[in-house]
Amino acid sequence: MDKEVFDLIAKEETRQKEQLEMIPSENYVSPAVREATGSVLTNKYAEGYPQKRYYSGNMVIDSLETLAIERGKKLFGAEHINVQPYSGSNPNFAVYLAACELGDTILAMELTHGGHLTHGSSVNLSGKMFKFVHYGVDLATGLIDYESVYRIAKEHKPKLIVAGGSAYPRIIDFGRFREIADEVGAKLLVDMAHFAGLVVGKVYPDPVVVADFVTSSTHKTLRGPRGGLIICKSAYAKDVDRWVFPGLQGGPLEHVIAAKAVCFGEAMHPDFKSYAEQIVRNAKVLAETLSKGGLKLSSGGTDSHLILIDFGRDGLTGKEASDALEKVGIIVNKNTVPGETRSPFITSGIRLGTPALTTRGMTEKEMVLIGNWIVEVLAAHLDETVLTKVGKAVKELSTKFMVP
Ligand code: DSN
Repeated sequence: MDKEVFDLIAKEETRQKEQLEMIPSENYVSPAVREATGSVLTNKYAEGYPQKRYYSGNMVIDSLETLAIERGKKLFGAEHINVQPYSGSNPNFAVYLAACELGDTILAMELTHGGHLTHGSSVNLSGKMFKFVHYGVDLATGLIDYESVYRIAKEHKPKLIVAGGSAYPRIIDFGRFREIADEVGAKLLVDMAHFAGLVVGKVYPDPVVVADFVTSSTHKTLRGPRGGLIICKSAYAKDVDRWVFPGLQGGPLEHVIAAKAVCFGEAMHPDFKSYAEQIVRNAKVLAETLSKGGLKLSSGGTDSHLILIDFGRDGLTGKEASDALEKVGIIVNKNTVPGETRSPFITSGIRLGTPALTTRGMTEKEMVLIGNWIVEVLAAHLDETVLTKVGKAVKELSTKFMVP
């Protein structure tokens, strides 16, 4: 009925089929997740929680949200889960408000070292509401410097410590974070947005057992609808729930909550474990191929789904690199790197990953091909002959693999 919008959606569908989606926070959801998201549930208001709603007519909605909650608890081994957050950002605010008073000190990873905007960046509301202090990685190794985390925690005595982020390729030692939090009397939040699917697939350590709070988005490696969730120990359940609603949000997106229930159901299937294992295998092969091609990877490689290429302060900019790759149909994002000297619009690195390509069925063989194309394009990013040749190869490969 709306040809303008329909045509644009069709164009985007074609783009997603013809290009190689390598932004590590993106994925392809199943038709079932999409159907739930586009269902009649979008018509209903349901402020409150199951059996405690402010509006009538929520009998079915209550059953759906309860189903999502029960599946989520089972999937993550959670004492309590809130499935209402609209995105991956609001859960962090709900936890900060449940665990701290305004102005309290919170310790989190520095954004340019792999943290997240909502972990106290000065341009984000989190950085204005609380006194954030930051830890980072050791610039020589690219690995989290746990000794310095401990030193900063002892000095600043934060109320809350945040582990996790959006550009750290390695496994995080949640046990060490727990020890540090206990030693300084802080609570521990793990933001597992990036690696939630890897946790479920048991290829990344499980933060739920050690952390007081775990937040996540649902659309990254977890491969669900665009949204968020909060897991916490029962003791914090009431505070978390009241900060999600009425504290931060209005009516929950019940169509998205239904899609989260579908996603949790899919993630319980044995296939999901194979998918998670393949994501990591693919990322390791891709990282090796890029390294062999002479590119410097932050921390030297990856243990997860993501890779951060660091071109250095005098090298190619992240913008030049991501623009050249986009021209050939390889979609990555420019990203700041530890010790960054350029602006976030230019940057000295690119971030890429394997979840979406793994969902399409690509394996190690394709990662070697793609890794070599990336090396070739980055070495000749202004050479139209190279860009045309690689662009053709990308399209040929991409259209061979199904998009769900
Ligand atoms: N925008 C997300 C990412 O790409 O990692 C983080 O919120």
